[in-house]
Amino acid sequence: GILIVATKNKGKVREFEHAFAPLGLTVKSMYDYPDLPDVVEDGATFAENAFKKSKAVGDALGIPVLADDSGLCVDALDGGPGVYSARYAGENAGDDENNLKLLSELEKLKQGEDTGQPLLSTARFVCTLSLYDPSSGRELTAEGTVEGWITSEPAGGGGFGYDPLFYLAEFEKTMAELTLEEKQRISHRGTALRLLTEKLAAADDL
Ligand code: ITT
Repeated sequence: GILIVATKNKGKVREFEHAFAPLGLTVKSMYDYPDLPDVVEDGATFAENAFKKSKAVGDALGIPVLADDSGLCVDALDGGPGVYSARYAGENAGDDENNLKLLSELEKLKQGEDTGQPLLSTARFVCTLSLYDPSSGRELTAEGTVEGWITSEPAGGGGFGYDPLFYLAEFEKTMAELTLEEKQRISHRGTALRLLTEKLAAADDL
């Protein structure tokens, strides 16, 4: 079977492919449906934005669609960039620019004081999944989080987005230094996916 995920984020696509391959599901992303209009993500919460994406694409295609809205919430930045994580350094900013912007915002807060300490703030990744079935109009959601620190010393070539700056004390590694399997086991997305699968199994239908 196939599973449509309403995303243009190649890092997410890789993680969903890895998660669903054992279930015999092939993941299709928005790269397989280039004619669908972009969804405007102007919701105030991850849950709102996830539903906007699953509903728009699900209604357009007439079959169930999964969407993921996620981001990084940094305590020293009062929870930012949060829902603005993808466009923190500007509308078309890439991962490198967003990572530089994050470090510069956190350096600013130190006000010249240099502690020599690479761990700049506690933070968490949040992932909200929305699975929407246009034939019933029903939606299932699940949220996952993972706690860590923002480090001024980026490391690792795995993952995507803010992963090189997200330090996990229990691994003494950044998220980008974990294998895909390890990330899936502990990540916000892995946790949300396991929860969604449980909810789906418990529901009679979607
Ligand atoms: P779609 O909306 O097309 O799915 P997007 O990249 O715009 O792609 P979001 O609006 O959900 O997705 O923004 C999430 C941003 O948060 C993403 O661009 C990353 O910068 C960051 N992010 C989310 N999950 C992450 C992860 O597992 N590792 C690192 N950064 C992550």
